[in-house]
Amino acid sequence: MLRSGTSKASRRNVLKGVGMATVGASLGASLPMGSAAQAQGAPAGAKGPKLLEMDGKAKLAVLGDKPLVAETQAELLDNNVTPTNKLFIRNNGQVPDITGDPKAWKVKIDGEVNTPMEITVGDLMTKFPAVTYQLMLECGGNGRSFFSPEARGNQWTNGGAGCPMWTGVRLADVLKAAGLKPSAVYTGAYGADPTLAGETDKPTISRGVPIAKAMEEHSLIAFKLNGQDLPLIHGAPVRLVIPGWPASVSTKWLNRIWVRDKEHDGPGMGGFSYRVPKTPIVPGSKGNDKDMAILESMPVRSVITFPADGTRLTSRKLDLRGHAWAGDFDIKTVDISIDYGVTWKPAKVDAPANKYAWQNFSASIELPTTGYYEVWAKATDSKGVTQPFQAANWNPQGYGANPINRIRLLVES
Ligand SMILES: Nc1nc2c(c(=O)[nH]1)N[C@H]1C(S)=C(S)[C@@H](COP(=O)(O)O)O[C@H]1N2
Ligand SMILES: [Mo]
Repeated sequence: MLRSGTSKASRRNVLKGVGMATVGASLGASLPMGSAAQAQGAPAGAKGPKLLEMDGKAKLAVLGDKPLVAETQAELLDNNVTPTNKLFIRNNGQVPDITGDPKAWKVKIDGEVNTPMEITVGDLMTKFPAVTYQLMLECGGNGRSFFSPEARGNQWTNGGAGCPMWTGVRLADVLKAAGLKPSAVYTGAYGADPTLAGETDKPTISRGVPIAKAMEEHSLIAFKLNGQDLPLIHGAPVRLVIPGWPASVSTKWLNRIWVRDKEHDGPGMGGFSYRVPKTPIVPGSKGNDKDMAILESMPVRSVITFPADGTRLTSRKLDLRGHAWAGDFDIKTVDISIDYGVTWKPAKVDAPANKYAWQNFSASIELPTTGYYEVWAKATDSKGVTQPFQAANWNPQGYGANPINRIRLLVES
């Protein structure tokens, strides 16, 4: 049955659908139209999100405790290179207890290879050239909270993403050393994290990518984040970083790559997981798991990181900035509107530091009067695909929501 858009819940969700709110930690609460949390559809009186308390991490917004999931508030994404303390966290199970010499940690490479092997982190570091790139890590569910009706899963706004510096070896070099057989078509990666129930004999999540993606020069087995040893919470001693695709393929605590002769079928590869309908479905409906395709490249997205949503300005001159990215593709343009999408002006867009790094944008705007404004940002990728006004292509587990980004401002002088 098609739902009418006139229920109270749907009206609340119209605000949510357009991405009005970021998080309660912003100054939004001081604006007269209510808190950012309320604009997101939370009941009146609700406080902002719980903030993360963890050594080495900023006060990220906690979306879930078990497993731990925390996103980066838009204004904390302001740095050009995401600092380690501000990188979002997404666990599906528990954090493994890893002791001993990290260099002795082994990664098994088996399946469709000529020479199955177990390679230590020490050997990875000495036998293969190390490379450093600034690479996007973005959860497949980033933007999920903008779907209406609500889709299953962590209610990310735009902060299930970050773009730090990663150092590691190319996955391609390691796969070549093992020797890919002609039958090799897909990877299946495993990590050491116990399931939520504490089981260590079955994988928490095990995803993979077609061999062509694994062989790209930016697909890494990483051991450093921003020049330091990878922290445990982000996958120490080694993890995959496969940029541009849902970060669920960037396996943390990596201990095995099983090279497959068919599409990998580990937990997280079937049903509605990381898959989107081939044919658009009615929002809120059950969907058909036989008519789904794996989500590969992440969609185009922009996030205004300065000023924060809800800022009170004391001048009509606004210098704004943010980042935009588009999975496997580059950003062509970012356009800014201060009149609800009636007119748009191009922002300045910088080149990426390297392929798969986000692109900074900035704009100087003279707001015509004092008072209330919304500033909207809309990115367009190199294929000409742009962000929709509302989250589109609803799917049961809520992937790919990338509506135009919006902040609210009050100009007071
Ligand atoms: N072993 C393992 N790897 C994993 C996960 C996990 O639960 N276990 N979560 C994945 C998901 S869904 C995401 S979004 C990213 C998050 O990486 P981060 O916590 O370092 O930000 O790790 C991916 N790699
Ligand atoms: Mo994720």
